[in-house]
Amino acid sequence: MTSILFEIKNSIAFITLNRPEKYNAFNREMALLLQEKLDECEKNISVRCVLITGAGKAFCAGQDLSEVVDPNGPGMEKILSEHYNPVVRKIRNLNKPVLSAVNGVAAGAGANIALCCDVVIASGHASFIQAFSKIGLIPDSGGTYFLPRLIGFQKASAFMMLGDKIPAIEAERIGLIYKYFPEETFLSEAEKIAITLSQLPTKGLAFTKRALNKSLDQSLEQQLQTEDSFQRIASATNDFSEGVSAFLEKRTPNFKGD
Ligand code: LHQ
Repeated sequence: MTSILFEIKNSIAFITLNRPEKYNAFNREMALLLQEKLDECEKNISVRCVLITGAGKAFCAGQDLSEVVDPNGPGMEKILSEHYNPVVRKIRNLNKPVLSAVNGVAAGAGANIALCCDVVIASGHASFIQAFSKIGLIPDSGGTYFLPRLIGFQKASAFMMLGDKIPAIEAERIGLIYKYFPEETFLSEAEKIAITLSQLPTKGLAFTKRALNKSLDQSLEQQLQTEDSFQRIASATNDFSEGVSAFLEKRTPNFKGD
């Protein structure tokens, strides 16, 4: 059984973390395969949105802790540098929107990988846990970077130290995620959002993402310059011409992602 399921349908790449009996905890194979699939999404021009979800009850329980104590395992020194850090970089640098559809519990690196995506939605029975403190680790996979920026320093600090379980409804309320949906409608809502993202001007979204990445540590002056240079590129795309024509002709635009 492969630890990552991958399917491209109607310009959407569906990536499913697939170790359900381990709550989709990451082992080396799954982390490397995920990187491979993210690369494929970047290269394949037919892909205009990536959706990441988990098989079974959980989204992802973070690192497979049995691998950490396995003498034949990758060893601590490789886990961040070869597994999680490249995954977070690939998601943030992918020139296409990445939607995480958090179907169940997301813990440790599993939570922080979900939270670094461009749009994060969760099912009503999902939850987010900064599980690291409970086993003597520090939050990784970008958690110490994104969480204080998403929900403020105090809440980030307390969640990281206490390792609270944050239910999806609370995650939406405090701005940790975009939206939660009741379990019955979660899948259809996730697909609807993925379809919308896949039909928007892909290059415009890619530059929006790059500008947001830069906003996390640039001054206003630098950010205004970034917007200026990216807007010139966006305004030279076919999708911009199509968007303006469609508006003036009072019709639905047909964006092709170029
Ligand atoms: C698991 C796991 C798991 C293996 C559930 N591993 N089997 C970076 C640097 C280097 C090293 C370490 O890691 C990292 C990054 C990290 O991600 S550190 C954080 C690692 N993750 C955790 O500490 C979370 C551990 N899991 C849990 O706390 C719970 O399982 C959660 C809260 C996720 C779910 O709780 P429950 O709903 O009560 O489910 P459960 O505990 O019964 O788990 C279900 C099954 O999944 C169970 O297997 P079993 O055969 O007994 O049914 C668990 O053993 C397995 N599982 N997480 N991380």
